[in-house]
Amino acid sequence: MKEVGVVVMAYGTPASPEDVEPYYTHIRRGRPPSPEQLADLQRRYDALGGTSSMAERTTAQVEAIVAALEERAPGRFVVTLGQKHADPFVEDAAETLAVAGVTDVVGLVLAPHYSGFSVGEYQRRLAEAVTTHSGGRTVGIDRWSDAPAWLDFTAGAVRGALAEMPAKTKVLFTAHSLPERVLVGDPYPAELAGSAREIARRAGLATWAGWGLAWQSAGATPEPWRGPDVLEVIRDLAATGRSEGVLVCAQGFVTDHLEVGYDLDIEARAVADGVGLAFGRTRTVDADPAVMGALADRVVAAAEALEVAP
Ligand code: FEC
Repeated sequence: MKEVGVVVMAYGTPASPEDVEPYYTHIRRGRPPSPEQLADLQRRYDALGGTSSMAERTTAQVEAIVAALEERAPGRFVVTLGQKHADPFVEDAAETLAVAGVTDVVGLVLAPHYSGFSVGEYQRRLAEAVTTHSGGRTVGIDRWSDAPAWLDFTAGAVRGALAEMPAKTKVLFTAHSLPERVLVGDPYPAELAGSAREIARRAGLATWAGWGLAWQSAGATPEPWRGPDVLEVIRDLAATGRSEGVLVCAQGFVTDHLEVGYDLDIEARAVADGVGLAFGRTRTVDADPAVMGALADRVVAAAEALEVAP
């Protein structure tokens, strides 16, 4: 049977403190940050010890997907990592597969929900690079926030964390904010609301009053970004006087990187402390074998679709 390439795609992180500037420049599509912007980002990485742990965590996720695919179809898949903003880039992964003679490619993004601006960009870059390097075919897995294994994992994480929190704790499901401009006609907000509702149901959070939605990590640009921001929601929650704690479930993220380790564990916790609310944060999925297995199942199904395609 013909080998199928799999490009597992992740955001990428600077490998060392010296790499923060080129990384930030890449995120800004080639425009270098101002000295103030760079210093602010360096300060956030410094708070985590210089770099985030995302690189090792992404590697562990890729290894778990490789193992799950080997179990399901030994020798069939050639898996490689391709990142949005750090080496190896999505384009490098496409080239690696082309050099290995693999022309059918499945793209899997390590982000559960689809937005044209985030997952769509990974998939577009991959399809273009595969065309350039081998002229082969690409099929993208655009979303997996409906995977029962992920919904169950996240519901279990919510239940486990709630057991350590005061009785009157509100659960806030968060994801990365995006500019309003790119959300026109985009499914991202509705997918996030849908998975939050389903996780809440599986976790047994009875009423809307027990949970809500918020956005995080919006960019500091003049254009409007989708809100309400999680920091604002925490302050408002305290102002109601009806809550003793807040538990943040960062459902849009799959690992403990800067946006979780800094924006939630340091920044949001400080705001909660300041307004007298207990703060908790659910664990992220990382390389959980059941969830990585579910992703492998999606890859196998996508490869079958490639096979039957003309
Ligand atoms: O731990 C790490 O080193 C990497 C953390 C990291 C992840 C991540 C995920 C997402 N982002 C998304 C959207 C945007 C948009 C902009 C933007 C900017 C940054 C900056 C840093 C950064 N992001 Fe990120 N993001 C991570 C890190 N992100 C650093 C630049 C400085 C700052 O604003 O903090 C604005 C620029 C642009 O227009 O592109 C928009 C989305 C995700 C979740 C999906 C995914 O993981 O791909 C959406 C992890």
